[in-house]
Amino acid sequence: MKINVPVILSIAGSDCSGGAGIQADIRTACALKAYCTTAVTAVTAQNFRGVSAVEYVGDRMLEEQLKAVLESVMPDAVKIGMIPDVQAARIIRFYADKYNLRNIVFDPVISASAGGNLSGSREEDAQQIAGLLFPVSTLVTPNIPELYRLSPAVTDNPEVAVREMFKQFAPEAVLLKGGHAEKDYCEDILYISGKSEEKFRSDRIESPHTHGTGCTLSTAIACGLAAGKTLSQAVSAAKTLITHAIENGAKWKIYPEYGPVHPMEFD
Ligand code: PXL
Repeated sequence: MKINVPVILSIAGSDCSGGAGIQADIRTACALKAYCTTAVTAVTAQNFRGVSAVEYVGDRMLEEQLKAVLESVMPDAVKIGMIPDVQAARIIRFYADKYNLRNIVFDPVISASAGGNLSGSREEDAQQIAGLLFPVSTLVTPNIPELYRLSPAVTDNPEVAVREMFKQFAPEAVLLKGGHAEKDYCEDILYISGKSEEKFRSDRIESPHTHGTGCTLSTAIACGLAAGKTLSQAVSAAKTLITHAIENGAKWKIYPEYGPVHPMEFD
């Protein structure tokens, strides 16, 4: 008997330390029993001390990967992570349109949690990338610094920044991640088309093992959508997963200081 397995496509950077990027995406998809195809956007050299080198794979290689994957298997959902430059965003947008890709979850990565700039190093790049990819995204998952970088509004009010993002770039929904806020809980807010909002709160877990948090969360949401969950259900399940994954990261004896989250072995 054949099993119907949800398929996701991860378009993201490689993290050689194994904690974030495409490596985290594949691990998360496996934990959630989904199949993960990939298109690598960039290769990074990094460890728990920081990022030492980043190289875009190049337009032709990005395009060939997307072509090869999409000609053979249609994903039920797509996770987009690190975008090295505007041309990479143009290529991804072209294939999103051509194949009518749906359930796109875009984690607009700006810097590595280990330190080091990963994408959109110029302010206008971030805006252009948002202009290309947000309109085809079902969900965009910025944290507060990423929100301010990407929103066309010049403001220090997150509500205003989100509203302007909807107005200008029209993503279907925005999940504003509150992990960086200085509160004793961690609250993420899901805004759907600027109309409704839903809050997802969890206890704050103090841990140095948070490498790959954003990648793991966005991939878990993509896996939920691929399996037929609603946006709200997918975010809720992914939030539970990431909370356990941060807690469980401390159990992995891999890196002494700053380690990856551990998304397996929980239900
Ligand atoms: O978590 C953000 C992220 C995304 N993509 C790659 C990364 C990181 C953080 O380290 O290395 C490739």
